Amino acid sequence: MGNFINDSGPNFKAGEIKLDSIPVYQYGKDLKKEFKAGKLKKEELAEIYESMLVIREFEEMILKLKNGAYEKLADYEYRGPTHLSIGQEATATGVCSALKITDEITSTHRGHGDSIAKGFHAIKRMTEAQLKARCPEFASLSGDALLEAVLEDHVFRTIAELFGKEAGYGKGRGGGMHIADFRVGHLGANAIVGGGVPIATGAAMTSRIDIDKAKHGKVVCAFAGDGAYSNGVVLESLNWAAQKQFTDPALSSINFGLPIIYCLINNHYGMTGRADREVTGVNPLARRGAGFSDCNMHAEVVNGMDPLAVRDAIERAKELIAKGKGPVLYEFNTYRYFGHSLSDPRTEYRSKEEEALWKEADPIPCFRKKLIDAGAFTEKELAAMEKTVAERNERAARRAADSEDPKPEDVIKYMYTDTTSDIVPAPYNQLMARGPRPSIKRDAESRITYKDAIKEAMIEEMERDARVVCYGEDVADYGNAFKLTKGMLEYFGRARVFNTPISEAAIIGTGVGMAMTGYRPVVELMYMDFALMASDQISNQAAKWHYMTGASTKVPMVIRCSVGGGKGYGGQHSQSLESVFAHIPGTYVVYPSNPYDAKGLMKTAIREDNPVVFVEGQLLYNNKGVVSEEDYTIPFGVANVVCEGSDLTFVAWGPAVVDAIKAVDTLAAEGVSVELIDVRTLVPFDWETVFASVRKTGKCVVMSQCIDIGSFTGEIVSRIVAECFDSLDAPVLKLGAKNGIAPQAYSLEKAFLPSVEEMVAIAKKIL
Ligand SMILES: Cc1ncc(C[n+]2csc(CCOP(=O)(O)OP(=O)(O)O)c2C)c(N)n1
Repeated sequence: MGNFINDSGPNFKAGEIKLDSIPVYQYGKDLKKEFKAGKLKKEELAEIYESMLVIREFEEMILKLKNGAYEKLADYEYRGPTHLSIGQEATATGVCSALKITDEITSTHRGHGDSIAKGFHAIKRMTEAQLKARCPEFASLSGDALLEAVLEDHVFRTIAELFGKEAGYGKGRGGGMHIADFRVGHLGANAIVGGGVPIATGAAMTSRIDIDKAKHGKVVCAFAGDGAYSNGVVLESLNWAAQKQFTDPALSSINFGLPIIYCLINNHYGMTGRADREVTGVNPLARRGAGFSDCNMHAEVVNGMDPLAVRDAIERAKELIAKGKGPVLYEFNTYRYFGHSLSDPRTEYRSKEEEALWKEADPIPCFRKKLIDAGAFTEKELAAMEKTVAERNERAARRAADSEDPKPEDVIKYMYTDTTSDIVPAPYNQLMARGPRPSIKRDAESRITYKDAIKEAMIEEMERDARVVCYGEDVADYGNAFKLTKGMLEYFGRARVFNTPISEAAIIGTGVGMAMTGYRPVVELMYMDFALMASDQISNQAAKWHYMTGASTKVPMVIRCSVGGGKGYGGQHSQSLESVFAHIPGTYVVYPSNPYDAKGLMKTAIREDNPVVFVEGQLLYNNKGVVSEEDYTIPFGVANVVCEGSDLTFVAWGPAVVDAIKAVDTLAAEGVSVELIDVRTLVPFDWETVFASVRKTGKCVVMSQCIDIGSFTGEIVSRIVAECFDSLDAPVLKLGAKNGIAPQAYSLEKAFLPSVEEMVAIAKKIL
C-alpha cells in the first residue's frame, strides 16, 4: 500500500489509498497453560509480580504519606508532586521486564513505575560483579543478600529523590518528575508532557549509527501518555523516526530503522481531558502510526493491564527492531485509579461506575489470582513476597527521610559540567572520510570568510571525533541555506551529515538524546527565530538535564542558529534572541564577531560537554579575516579587548562589534580614546575584563543588536553598576535595537538596528 501516488512524475489515475489494519489484543496465551508447558518459569513470574508490587507499594506510600497514614513516616511531611500511576503497573513492568540493562527508556511526569521497573529488572539481570560495581558499599555481600541489598538501595534512592535528598538519583535536584538513572539506561522522566519522546528518538539514533559496534543492539522505549500524543514534539518525533532515509539503501549506508518502541500509555485521560471522546479525532490512538509510516509503525493496541501481554509485545518489537524494521508504536490500554494528582478528586470528569469496571481489571490482584490458579505459587509464598516488598519499602523510606538534605550553598552546583572532550577515545578517534575534503579557499593574506571559518571548525572537529554529527534542515546535499555546510555530506557521509524534517523541536530534542548517549551533535536551526519553535527542548531539556540529574548525565551539543537581521526579512526572520537563551540557566551562549573567533569558538563549542547556543550573524557570513589553518581553540568566558582606550569602554558582541569598530575609529578621529571589548560569549561572561576596563575609563556603553528592553545588555549594566560604582564618572548606558518588531522596509530596518552614528552619539552623550 501507500505507493499509488506516483513519485516519478505526474500520474493522476483514479484509485484509493489502502491502509493496513492495526492489530488489537493479539496476546491470547493462558498463564496456566504456559506455566504447565514450562514456557513460563517460576522465577520470571516472581520477578514480574514483585516488580508490580514494588511500584504499588511505593505509590501507596505516597498516598498514605499525604494523609498521614504511613506509620513508618508519621513524622515526615512530604512536599512535591503526587502523580500516581496506580493501575498502570503492568505496562511499566511488562515493558521493562523485556529489556536488557543497556536498553534505554524515557519516561513521564507519571513515571515512578517506569523508573522503579527499569531499575528493578536491570538489577535482577546484573552479575555479582555488576551489583558490586553499582553499590561498592555491599562488596562484602554475595548471592541473594547482595541482590536484596542492591534492590533496597534502588528503592531508597528513588524515595530519596522524591524527598529531595542528596542521596537521591538526581541528588534531590530533579525530584520524582525528572528521575533518571543512566547506569541502567533510564534517560529521565519528564515533567514536560511529551518532552522525553524526541530525546528517546535521539538515543535510538545514536544506537543506530554508533561506530562502537559493542553498543549496537540496544532498543529504546519512549513512554508517553495519550495526552502527549497530541503534542507537536511527539508527532514530530514519530515522523522523524519513520524517515525513509534511515532505511532507503539509496540514501543510507546503514539501512537500519530506528531501534525505538513508542510506548503510548493510554490511561484515557490527559489531566482530565479524555483522548478518545474529547481531544483527538482518532480511536484507538494507535492509528496515529498510519500517519507516519507505510507500515503503520507496526502499531498495535495491547492489553496494558496484563504484564505478560505487554512483555510479549515488546519481545516481538525487539525482533522487528533487530531486523532493522523499527520504529514500533504500541498503545497500551490501561487506567490510572487515582486523579491526575492527589489534589484531583476526579469527580468532574469520570464516574464511579467506570472506575469500578476498571478496578475489576486491576493488574496486581488479577495477576496474583492467575499465579495461584496456575499452581505456580502458594498463597503463603505470595504473602511472603508482599511482606518482603512492604518491609523493604518501609526501611528505605525511613532511611530516605532521615538522610541528608542538599546543602543550601550548593543551590546552583551542577548547573554546568567543567569537563570537555579534549581526548577522543577509540574507536571514535579515527578519520572517517567518505569522499573528498571540502576545500576552504584562503586569499593571498590567508583570509577566509566567517562562514568558512565555522565550516572549517566543524570539518576539523568531525575529522577528529567520529561522534560529532551535523544535521538540520537542508544541510546535506544543498549545503544549508547559506551553503555553509556544502561538501560535508560528500566528505562525511549521510550517517553524519543529513537533512531533517522541518521539525525544530525534534532537531533539538533528538540532539539531546544523542548527546546523552555519547554522541556530540552539532544541530542547525536555519534562523534563530525558529529556536522559539524548539524553545522547550533548548531550555527545559538541553539546558536542564545535567543539573536535574545531579550531574549524572551530560548534554554535549551545539545548537547553531543564524540571525537574519539587517537583510530586510521582517519580523520572523530577523531576531537576535541570544539574550533569551542567556537568561536560561544551563546553556552557554556564544556569538562570534569575526572569522578568527568563529573558528576558535566553534571548536571549543564542539569539545564542550555543556549545550552551547552558537549564534551566527548572517550579515557577517561573508566578512573576511585571517584564520589560521592550525588547530586552535578560543576558551569560553574570555573576552577580546579589540582595542585599548582610556576615555570610555564599549562592550559589545556579534555584529555590534563590527559597527562599534567603525564608531571607535570615528571617535578616535575626534580625539576620543575608546576601549572596545568583544565579549565573545554571553554565558559564561568575562566579568573581570569588563570591570577592569570600566574601572580604568569610568564610563561605559553596552551594545548589541538585541531589542533593547530585556536585553542581556541590561544585565551587564546592572553588574557594572554594582561592582564598579566607585569608579564610574557617568551612568552606564546601553544601546540595542528599537523596542519593536524588525521591519522589512530598508528605511525602517536601518532605523531599527543600532547604527554606527547612534554609537558615536551615545558615546558623546556620556562623555
Ligand atoms: C507541555 C505541557 N503541557 C501541559 C502540562 C500540564 N500537564 C501535566 S500532566 C498533563 C496531562 C498529561 O496527559 P498524558 O500525557 O495522557 O499523561 P497522564 O497524565 O495521563 O499520565 C498535563 C496537561 C505539562 N506538564 N506539560
